[in-house]
Amino acid sequence: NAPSIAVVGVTGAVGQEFLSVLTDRDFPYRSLKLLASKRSAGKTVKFENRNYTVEELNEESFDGIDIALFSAGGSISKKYGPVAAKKGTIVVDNSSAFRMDENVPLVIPEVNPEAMVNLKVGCGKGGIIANPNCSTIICLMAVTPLHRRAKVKRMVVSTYQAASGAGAAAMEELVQQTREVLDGKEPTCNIFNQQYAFNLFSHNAPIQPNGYNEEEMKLVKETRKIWSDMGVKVTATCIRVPVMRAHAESVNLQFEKPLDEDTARNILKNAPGIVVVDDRASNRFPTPIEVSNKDDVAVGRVRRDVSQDGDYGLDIFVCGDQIRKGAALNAVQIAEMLL
Ligand code: A2P
Ligand code: 11C
Repeated sequence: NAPSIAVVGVTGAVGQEFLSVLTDRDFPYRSLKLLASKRSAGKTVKFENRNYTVEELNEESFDGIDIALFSAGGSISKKYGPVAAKKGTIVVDNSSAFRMDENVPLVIPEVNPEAMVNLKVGCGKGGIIANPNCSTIICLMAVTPLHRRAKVKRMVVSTYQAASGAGAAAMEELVQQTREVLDGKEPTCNIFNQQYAFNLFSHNAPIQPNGYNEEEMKLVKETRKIWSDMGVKVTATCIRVPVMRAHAESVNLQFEKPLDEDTARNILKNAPGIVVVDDRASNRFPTPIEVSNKDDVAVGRVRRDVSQDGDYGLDIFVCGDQIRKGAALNAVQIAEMLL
């Protein structure tokens, strides 16, 4: 019996992608409810040859819903996630609201599917499963296969993050600012408080007392939870770059066991959801443009870290579509595991 599904935040960048991914993966459903704010209520959305009317999210929205895919921001998740779960709905939440809750699984299906035990559609109870932050998903998709072989001791991540991570309005702002700058006008700064086009800046997430921003600390804390390894050392610097929808990350790794670069490349070639783009002869490596709208995470620049002894250190460069594997695809894969 196919599940009844609700999409919360359907008018947003990730919400729209939920619909594309459901179609692309031929996800079975017996009914679909599209939810957003009051602003969007009444709008028509065409999906799989049917017209749906967007409804305003409220406490009754989840009656009879088996699976709800949430991407309407943390405060909406905090308010309505538990309401839905109480009604027997299994919530797959793309926000950061519940990721660190010890009763909520934080799942990348290729990495830690075992964290999902107990939750299934039809099991008679609702619940919440969290989708990790996009930078964490994209990083761990590439690093976990290496970690399984040689155990990561320390990981240093530097990100180059796209506009999409800040939502549809940020993507529009990048386009608008680019036009304005080319026309010699002052760029309009509504979403970010500084010029974005032809610039880059430290990630807009709030800075914490330790000097890291929240996005950086998500990489630290979520990696530990997903790997169930409280001892792994992670540090990160997160930067927003004027790219539309795919994040890039430079990752430096230190291992407990030796792992040479050829073995690492072979492990990555055989890893699910990964494509290796590592053509030194023609200087072709992963780019955000080439992974945009794609499911796979691309990895390249696989090389021994010359600053470390022997084969205990590697550098890699990773790119992944932020809206797809970084958000909607990962959530729909989680939903598939619930069936
Ligand atoms: P709306 O378009 O009606 O404002 P993005 O992450 O791309 O910015 O998208 C945010 C999503 O969250 C949109 O679908 C937006 O709907 C939705 N949203 C924002 N506030 C609410 C709310 N109060 N109730 C339900 N959905 C909301
Ligand atoms: C970004 N990762 O690229 C952020 C946005 O915890 O889900 C998503 C924040 C989150 O800006």
